[in-house]
Amino acid sequence: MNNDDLLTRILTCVELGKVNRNTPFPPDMKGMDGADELTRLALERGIKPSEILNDALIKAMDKVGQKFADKKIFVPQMLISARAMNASMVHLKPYFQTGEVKRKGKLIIGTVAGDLHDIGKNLVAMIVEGAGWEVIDLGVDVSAQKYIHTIQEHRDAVVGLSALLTTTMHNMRTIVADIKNSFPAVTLMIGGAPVTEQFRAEIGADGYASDPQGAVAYLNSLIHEV
Ligand code: B1M
Repeated sequence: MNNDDLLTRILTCVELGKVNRNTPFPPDMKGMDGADELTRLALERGIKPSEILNDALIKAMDKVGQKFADKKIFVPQMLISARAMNASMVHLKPYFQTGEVKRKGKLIIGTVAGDLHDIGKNLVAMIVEGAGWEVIDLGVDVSAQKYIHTIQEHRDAVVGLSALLTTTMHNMRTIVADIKNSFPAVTLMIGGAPVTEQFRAEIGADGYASDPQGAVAYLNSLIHEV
C-alpha cells in the first residue's frame, strides 16, 4: 500500500465510521484496521499531519455531509464518522500542539448555544494552541452567560464563536450583542461553515476566519492590540 492508498483508506474509514480494528461497524470491515491504526501508520511513514487532515479527514467529512444532505445516510452514521475522525485526530493533536511555549495571548473558544458540532472548533483550538496561544475551550452549546462568566475571569482574552448550523449561526448575533454589552472592548471572532465575512460585519463581530490558519493569522494580527 503506497501513501496515497493509505490516505484513501483513512478517508474511507472516516467516511464509513470504522473507528479502530475492534469496532464491529461497518460489518464488512470487521477485523480490519480503522482510522486509529491507519493514522498511526501514516504518521510512522512520515506523512505530514496536515496532509492527513486535509486529504483524508476533511474530505471524508465533506463526503459524509453530502451523503446526509442527499438522505443517503442519517444522524447515527454521521455520529460514527465523527467518532472515527476523533480517533484519528487524537494522533494528530500532539503535532499541532508543538508551538512555542511562550504564549502569545489567550483565546476563549466555544460552539454557540444550540449547536453540538465540535470537530471544526476542536481543530481551530488545536491549531491556535500549536501556534502559541493559550486556549480556553468552553465546549459546545455555549450560552452568552457562559462566555461572559469566562471573560470576567480572563479579561485580556480574545473570544471565538463557532457555528455549523444556519439556525445556530443566528444565535451568534445575540451572543455577540450580549458580550459586547457587557464587555465593549473585547475582541470577538467568528467562524464555521455557514458563517461569512458579510455576516461578521452584519452582527458586529470583529474578526472572521474560514479555517484554522485564518484564525491564527487573525489572532497574530492582534498581538500588538491584545
Ligand atoms: Co451535523 N449538520 N447535524 N452532525 N453535520 C451538518 C453541519 C450539515 C451541513 C449536514 C448536511 O445537511 N449536509 C447540516 C447543517 C445544515 C444547515 O444548517 N443548513 C447538519 C445537520 C442538519 C445536523 C442536525 C440538525 C441533524 C439532525 O439531528 N437532524 C444535527 C444538529 C445537532 C445540533 O448541533 N444541535 C446534527 C448532528 C451532527 C452530529 C452530532 C451527528 C455530528 C457532529 C459530531 C461532532 O461534531 N462531534 C454531525 C456532523 C459530523 C456533520 C457534518 C457531516 C460534518 C461537520 C464537520 O465536522 N465538518 C456536517 C456536514 C459538513 O460540514 N460537510 C454536518 C468537518 C470540520 C473540520 O469542518 O466544522 O466546518 P467545520 O470547521 C472548519 C471551518 O468551518 C472552520 O475551521 C474548521 C476546520 O477547517 N471553523 C472555524 C469552524 N469553527 C471556527 C471558528 C473560528 C474560525 C474558523 O473562529 C472562532
